[in-house]
Amino acid sequence: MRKEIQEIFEKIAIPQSALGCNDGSEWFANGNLYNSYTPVDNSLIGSVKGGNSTDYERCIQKAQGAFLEWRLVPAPQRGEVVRQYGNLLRKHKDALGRLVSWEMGKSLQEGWGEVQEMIDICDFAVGLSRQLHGFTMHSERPEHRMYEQYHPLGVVGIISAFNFPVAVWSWNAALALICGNTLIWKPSEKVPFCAIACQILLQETLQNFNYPKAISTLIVGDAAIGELMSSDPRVALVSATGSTRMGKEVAQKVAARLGKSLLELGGNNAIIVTPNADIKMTVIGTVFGAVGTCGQRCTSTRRLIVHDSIFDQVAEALAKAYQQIRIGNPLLTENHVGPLIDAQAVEQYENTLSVATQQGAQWIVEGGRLENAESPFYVKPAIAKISADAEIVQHETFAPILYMIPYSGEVEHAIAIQNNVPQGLSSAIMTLNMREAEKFLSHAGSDCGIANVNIGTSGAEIGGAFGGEKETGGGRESGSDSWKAYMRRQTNTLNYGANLPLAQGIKFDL
Ligand code: UN1
Repeated sequence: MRKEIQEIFEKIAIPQSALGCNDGSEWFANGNLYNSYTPVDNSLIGSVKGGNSTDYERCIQKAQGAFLEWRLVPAPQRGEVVRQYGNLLRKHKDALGRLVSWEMGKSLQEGWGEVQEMIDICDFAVGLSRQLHGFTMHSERPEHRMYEQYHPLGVVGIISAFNFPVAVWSWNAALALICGNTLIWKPSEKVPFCAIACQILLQETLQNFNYPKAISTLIVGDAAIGELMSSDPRVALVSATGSTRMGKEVAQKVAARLGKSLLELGGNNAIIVTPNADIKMTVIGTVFGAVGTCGQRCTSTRRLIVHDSIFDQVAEALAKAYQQIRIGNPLLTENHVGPLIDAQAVEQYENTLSVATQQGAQWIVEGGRLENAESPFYVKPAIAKISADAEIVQHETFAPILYMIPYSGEVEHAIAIQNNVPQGLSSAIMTLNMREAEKFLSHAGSDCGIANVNIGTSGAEIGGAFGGEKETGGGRESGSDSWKAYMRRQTNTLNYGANLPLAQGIKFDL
């Protein structure tokens, strides 16, 4: 292991040969062994033993037990735990960011960004811990009071993806915890050390408190663990981030027991570029959206829908910008783009390049593997001109491939193209014309959960609700009132009079 990575492991006290289950106090594991290789240079980071069904049982029972105590802790005091966790993350931002970059392969800037996102959601959750409010409404009956309150759900199951190995868990964890829930986390088995690091830091935080340690439990494992969680009525909410294929499996299992799920699945995000766009801003927004995280964000820009009158101009500007992109070791801050996560991702990337070609793609910027790279997982970001009717544009490929689709006429045509895919996560329009912008944002505009003007599709702030419609799954995580998904609502009607009148004026005299 490289010296700088060794130092991170020492700083956070991560064992190189680790057990992947934790109940807040102890580490254990009796399941499969996962070797974590960094896509940066394909070297072995270490091995993690995952959990089996017995380990799952231990985690869930501990989390259930902890819930009985944790729900009694006043919410602002629960917020204090999250506040101190956020402070510890500040202390370890550099190390954790480097670990994310090393194990997942995203640029160090983005690795640090992920940890910043964790810190931000902790701050947000701390404030929220004093604002878990419900409405009061007027009763139709005299001397009655009617109001609603929010109570914790129980155990919240979190299934997270490889591409945001720490931030997306923290969105769920910080909110679920201040809401009074306890956690069981199944991270992607592709990035187990990032999860172990987060759990270690949370354990360290809990040393300062006398609360049950099992408010957060961890189980490294594959789809079998996700299945146990989805089918288990003891898991009140399953919050899953990942592919639409995975989300459909989770949703069906959870629905079969009438449980709650919160899904944040695939995107197929587009930027519309009208003749009124600022081309310079368009280029910056598009390049970061399309090549950031090597195209492996659920919010990555996959489609650029450009008016035919400016198509060549935009294509030329983008091709020029793509020449400036430095691909290479993501830990070197001069590089913009790191590797894809693994061989399977490279195969999917290459497969999509050839299918797109078969379907008429004209390559503006050619793709392919990067030669003489540190590992076989570095690829070149590509841009293709392709028709809106090509079948391939309906699919999300987790790789830096940008489809440029021409449109003609009014902005409505571009909006129709943008909406004509099964996914509905993020979208954007580049225009300085307020009519076009407002049309895009209107009820007849973008059908996505996120719709931006003069900003790209990725890089949302934590303060807004995050998620999307259609095959993206409909869930909302992170900011705004997303916390409500982590609580159950109770309506209370209270009679302080001496009579018992019935609602709807019903007479029932004895
Ligand atoms: C994801 O890819 O699952 O908006 C999350 C963004 C990030 C989160 C992405 N803040 O791009």
